[in-house]
Amino acid sequence: MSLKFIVENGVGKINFNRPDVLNSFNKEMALAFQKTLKDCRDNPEVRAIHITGEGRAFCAGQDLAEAIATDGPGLENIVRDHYNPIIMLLREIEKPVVCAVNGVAAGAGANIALACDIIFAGASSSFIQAFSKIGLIPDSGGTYFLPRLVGFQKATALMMLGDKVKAADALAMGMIYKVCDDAVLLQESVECAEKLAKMPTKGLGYTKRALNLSMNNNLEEQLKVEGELQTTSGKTYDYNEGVNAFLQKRPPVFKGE
Ligand code: T3D
Repeated sequence: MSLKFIVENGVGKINFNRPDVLNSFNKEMALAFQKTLKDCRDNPEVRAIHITGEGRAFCAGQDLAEAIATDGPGLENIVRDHYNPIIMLLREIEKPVVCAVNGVAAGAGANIALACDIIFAGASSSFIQAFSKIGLIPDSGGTYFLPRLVGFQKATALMMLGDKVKAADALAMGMIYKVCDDAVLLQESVECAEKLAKMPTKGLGYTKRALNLSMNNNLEEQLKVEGELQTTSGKTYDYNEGVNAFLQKRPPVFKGE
């Protein structure tokens, strides 16, 4: 099985599971990941998603043996049919996606991490835009997310040079949310996902939608989006619960509705 998946405490927990090849993606793993993300999207019991890798790596990107195999899926199909749907799902699922980078994240593996909502990284982990070293261009949304996260100049250099960026440097340049000791990475990132799973899921989903739209909107368009989504949020069960709990001085019990 190229992926491990369980639902626990409201969190869909996905582990890449090809540790012998540093969890690099072959067709089977890419399609299994897409299916599991869709299951998470459609299952109301899943109110947050947590993604990490088995073994010593998060993900080393495309399985290069498959990429050059004469009977393999072929480069243009790999990008179109494997990675592009994964990145769209990660951004379009209106539930928080937490990622725990537990070792190297290279190529598409790095950019899948960057498409997640909240990125934790182990202190010994690293991020590599490995594409330039083999004559490819960054895919899986890398040219979209990285310049927006760290700035155009830094993104250009990282993508052209293929530097190995240590977790602490990734944090300093705004690429990720938090660095944890390796020993507590899983515990801290899962705790974060489980906390998010108890929060107002619809409100978090609309927040994600607004952030997605902010990538391309001007201020006027974005203010309109905020107004519309705030009105929609105000009609949710969880908004009513949140306000009543505050006024009654009790902890809220959100249902994700
Ligand atoms: O069709 C297309 O290709 C389009 C799609 C492109 C998307 C992409 O992601 S392109 C970028 C692909 N990824 C890479 O170029 C990274 C390749 N890997 C590495 O550079 C290094 O493995 C790392 C820097 C990630 C880690 O280095 P290190 O020294 O810690 O580990 P290692 O010894 O290189 O790797 C351990 C094993 O995993 C090794 O196998 P072995 O010798 O024990 O049998 C190695 O071959 C295997 N492995 C690592 N990455 C890949 C891989 N096998 C297949 N594909 C990989 N990407």
